[in-house]
Amino acid sequence: MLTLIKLPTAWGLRNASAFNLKAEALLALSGIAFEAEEALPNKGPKGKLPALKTPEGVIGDSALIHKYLVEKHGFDIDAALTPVQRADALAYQKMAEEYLYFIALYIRWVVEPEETKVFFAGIPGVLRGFVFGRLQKAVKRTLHGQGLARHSDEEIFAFGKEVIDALDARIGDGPFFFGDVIHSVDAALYPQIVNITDAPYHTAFNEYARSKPRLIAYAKRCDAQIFGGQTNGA
Ligand SMILES: N[C@@H](CCC(=O)N[C@@H](CS)C(=O)NCC(=O)O)C(=O)O
Repeated sequence: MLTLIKLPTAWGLRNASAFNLKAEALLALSGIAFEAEEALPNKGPKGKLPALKTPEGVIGDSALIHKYLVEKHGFDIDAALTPVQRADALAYQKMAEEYLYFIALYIRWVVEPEETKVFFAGIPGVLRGFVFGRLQKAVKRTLHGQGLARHSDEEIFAFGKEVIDALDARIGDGPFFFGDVIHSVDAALYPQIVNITDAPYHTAFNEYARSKPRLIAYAKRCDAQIFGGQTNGA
């Protein structure tokens, strides 16, 4: 049996972490039976989650989990895509995962860190502040190294709005990224969208994303198609 190791959720969301939701969505789409276990990122083999326990070992990283499902279990909902469609999907996916994600991360840890503390509720009182502070410092260092945190909030939100506009324009009324049929790119994109629209952050950027009815409808459609309307399921 496969076991998905994922972050504890919060705020009544199915999964409060974009990459964890992506892995859960890919597993659900694959139809392969799996169990879920909640943990903090240090339990992942690379210090991040999601991770997947398999008979061959523990795999860290949602992209490698996807690759494992394709190679070991024959899961390939993208089989019919052309090379140009694959290139298109990869570009949008990476824009969301390697750019938009960091804007959401900046908001979580730098702009509105109080909301983020909910993830540490399981840690005893004395330790909680210490662990949170240490992680916040590490995230700030990462965001400075990556370059994003060198900009003002207004500049960062403007970068984010460009991505939201691009996703809104590209997906339109969908229903999915490539029309009528769901693909892995949808399982990767919609978690990055709900990460911004459904988590309780209040910046002008989050509000801007929430003002996009087509994107909101797309995310809801993906979730319903993948999880069949189950609420907060594992
Ligand atoms: N590229 C990784 C990203 C995973 C990731 O960033 N996970 C976050 C939670 S959404 C995490 O574990 N962060 C903890 C840390 O960076 O220390 C993937 O696709 O799985």
